[in-house]
Amino acid sequence: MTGEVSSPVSSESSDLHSSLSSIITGVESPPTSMSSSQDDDITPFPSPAMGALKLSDEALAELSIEDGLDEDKIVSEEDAAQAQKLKLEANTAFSQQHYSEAMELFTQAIRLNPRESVFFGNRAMARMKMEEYGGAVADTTKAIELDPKNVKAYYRRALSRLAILQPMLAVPDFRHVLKLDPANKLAREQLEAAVKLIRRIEFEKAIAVGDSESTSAKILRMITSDSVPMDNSYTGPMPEYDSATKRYTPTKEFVEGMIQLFKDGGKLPKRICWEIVLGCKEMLDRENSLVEVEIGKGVKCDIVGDTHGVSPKRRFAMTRTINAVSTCALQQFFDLCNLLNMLTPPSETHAILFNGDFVDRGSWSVEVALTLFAYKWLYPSRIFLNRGNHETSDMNKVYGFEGECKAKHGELTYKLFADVFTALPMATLLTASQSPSNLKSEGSKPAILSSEGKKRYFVVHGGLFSKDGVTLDDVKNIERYGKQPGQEGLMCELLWTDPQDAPGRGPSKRGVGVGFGPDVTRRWCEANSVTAVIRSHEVRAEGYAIEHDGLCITTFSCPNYCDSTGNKAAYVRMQDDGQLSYHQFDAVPHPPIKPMAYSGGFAGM
Ligand SMILES: [Mn+2]
Repeated sequence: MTGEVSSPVSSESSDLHSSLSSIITGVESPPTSMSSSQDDDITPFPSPAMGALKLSDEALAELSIEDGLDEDKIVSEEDAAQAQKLKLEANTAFSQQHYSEAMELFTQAIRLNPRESVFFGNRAMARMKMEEYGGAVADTTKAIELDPKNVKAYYRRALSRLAILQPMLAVPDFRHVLKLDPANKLAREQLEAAVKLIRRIEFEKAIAVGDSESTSAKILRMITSDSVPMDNSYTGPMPEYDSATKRYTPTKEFVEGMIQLFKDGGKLPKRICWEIVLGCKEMLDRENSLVEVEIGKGVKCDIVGDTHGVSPKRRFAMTRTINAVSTCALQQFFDLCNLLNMLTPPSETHAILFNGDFVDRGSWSVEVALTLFAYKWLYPSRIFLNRGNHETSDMNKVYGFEGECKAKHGELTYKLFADVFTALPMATLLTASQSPSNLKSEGSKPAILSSEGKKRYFVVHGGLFSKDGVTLDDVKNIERYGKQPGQEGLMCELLWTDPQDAPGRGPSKRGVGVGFGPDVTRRWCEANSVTAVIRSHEVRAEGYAIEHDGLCITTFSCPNYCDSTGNKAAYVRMQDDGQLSYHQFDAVPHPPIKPMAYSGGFAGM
């Protein structure tokens, strides 16, 4: 025994994990009572999961009002016929996975005939594919208003609410589906799973009270008191052991050997995992919630966006067979390895900033997280890690990391990760050490410079704030330890917001508090002497996008994120004078590999 004091996991809670994951990742089967003449559904709906926290009723109301929509329009027969034609075209686009095209066509159909419930219900489905769960809730709400018997609309609204972690609101919708369609087995199962999830969240809240010692402190105490023996059967790569301190230190050989071990389907002993996570934490403890880094002369820094990401199609396969799990989910880790190879390893002249969302959405999140944490442990002043909205307990509970981590290394290891996720900084300010060779910005106006005349970039996973006036010091002073981002406030906004094209602020399409417009970004950059905001969190077709007149740059590093888009991935490279360049890449094939042997735990991930 390794001294782990895991609480017994009841079969109910593991069932719950698998059934809930299957809700989030699963196939939507149409309610049984749908007649085929009313059929508007095209393909099964794999609901990818990434979400939001809260959408107020006012925000919802605002979302449902759209430009150019005249709800009192007199619909001529000709309009109605044309709208039907557009709907068919939209359905075809949807079935070919051209979701934004489908959405546009449904929108055109809605403008011609704003009183057809099915058009809103179908547009909601396209929105869900694009992770616009907030918009999907608004559309299904409208569909229900137009046709209170639209079973699919209730069903989709429930799934959207689950995807944005609102099981409480999903329950009445599932109940409604069952009222209209009592034989719907899937809706019944999902209702039960949602109810169980709510109970489990309440239970965990209740037992969390009074837990004064953090898991990292507890594990450190166990290690230093010799109660965590090494697994003697393990013969793989090891960090260096110091018998005086009874602790390990990382070496380059160890980290590289570990990556090869993972590629070969091997597994680290728990003790070594713990050393990596604790080692990383010790490095993070030296950093503020806003990490300030000067890019020294001759140094370049690569900014890498979301690294998690397994396509929904691959996720389908996961629920079918173990073999499919390993070959499909492995993509995630191979994409990371490919990326690391491309970037060239960190060195005295090369820094890398990983901008959050390391975990979830795959079965190799543990390996991805251990790799990045080991690098941080090894090269604390060359590797930087920002927290993403997936480095949070509520997301990990629903989107796979908690289950995966417990299956591979036990409950306590998961708790350690969850604890150390709260040590991750919220943002990083990268400042050029050299004066700019080029005074241009990425947009039309001259670059905004620091008071010393240098270019500098605010790198954060989500984006800017729901109000003006937030300073860099406000970010730096965030007390992050032990904290989850919650549903509002700076932490939540840094991890969750998205830019929008329209000026000002608006409800986010994904269902989070806000979208921030180009004027918001300009005011903030000027007030804080920041050259641009570099953020991730959203897929972009080219892997990166320069928006808000060059002041808001998105970089997303999961190639082919949802088979839907076939997007490229990219990272941004910053030179010592603040010059940026953009580097795109595609998904790589990976070799076939023997599945890792687990005693269950994968079926539902
Ligand atoms: Mn994200």
